[in-house]
Amino acid sequence: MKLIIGNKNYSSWSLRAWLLLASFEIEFEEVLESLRQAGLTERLMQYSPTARVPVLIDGDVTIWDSLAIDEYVSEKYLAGKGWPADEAQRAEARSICAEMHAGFMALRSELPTNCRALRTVNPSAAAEKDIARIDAIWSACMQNYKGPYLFGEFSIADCFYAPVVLRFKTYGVSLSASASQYQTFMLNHNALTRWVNAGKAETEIVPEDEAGIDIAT
Ligand SMILES: N[C@@H](CCC(=O)N[C@@H](CS)C(=O)NCC(=O)O)C(=O)O
Repeated sequence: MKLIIGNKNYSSWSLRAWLLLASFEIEFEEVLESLRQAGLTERLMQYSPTARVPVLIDGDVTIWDSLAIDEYVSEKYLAGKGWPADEAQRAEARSICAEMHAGFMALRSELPTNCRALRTVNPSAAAEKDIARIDAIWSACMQNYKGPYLFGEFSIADCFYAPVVLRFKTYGVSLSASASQYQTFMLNHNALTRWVNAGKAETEIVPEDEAGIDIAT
């Protein structure tokens, strides 16, 4: 099984698929395609007509969307354990993943994933609203399911919010106590740490994904 991903420093959508496979120690080959513009569409179209990553290729099956990939992996390799066991929690987990999949546009564009950077930005009102909503989601989950992951045990919901855990660190976003507790826990998660360290080791710069002003260290 092969997972096509973008640069680990920048590719938040790739992380959602990679983190599920890596956390559950499912064997896969990783193929990293640079997200630098030169020939990008043509390069990515080798794998999927959408010219986007991630793409999972499992024998004859090709899946070209992070949520579809996680659903497939959960069904085929985890006997459904990618989602919470409880039906109501599963529905809630799917709802917050759908919210992340289809929304938070201001946050995405103003605070792009950039693992190795430490920056300041001035979020717009729309981005502040996105941040507050994510804080509320994490806090409610921590309160209702008592951590350490959003639904107690690791699930696809954590894969979907992991890129935001990283963005909030890059841009020093202040969070409520319980949201911050979740963020700190995830920043020490074994597979996520491996992704971040690999991202930090990359040297390629994708100018479109650089935002904010460096914090002097
Ligand atoms: N709906 C897709 C979106 C994936 C996506 O936008 N990926 C970005 C990289 S993080 C990409 O491939 N960009 C290439 C481009 O914009 O040309 C998913 O969830 O997998």
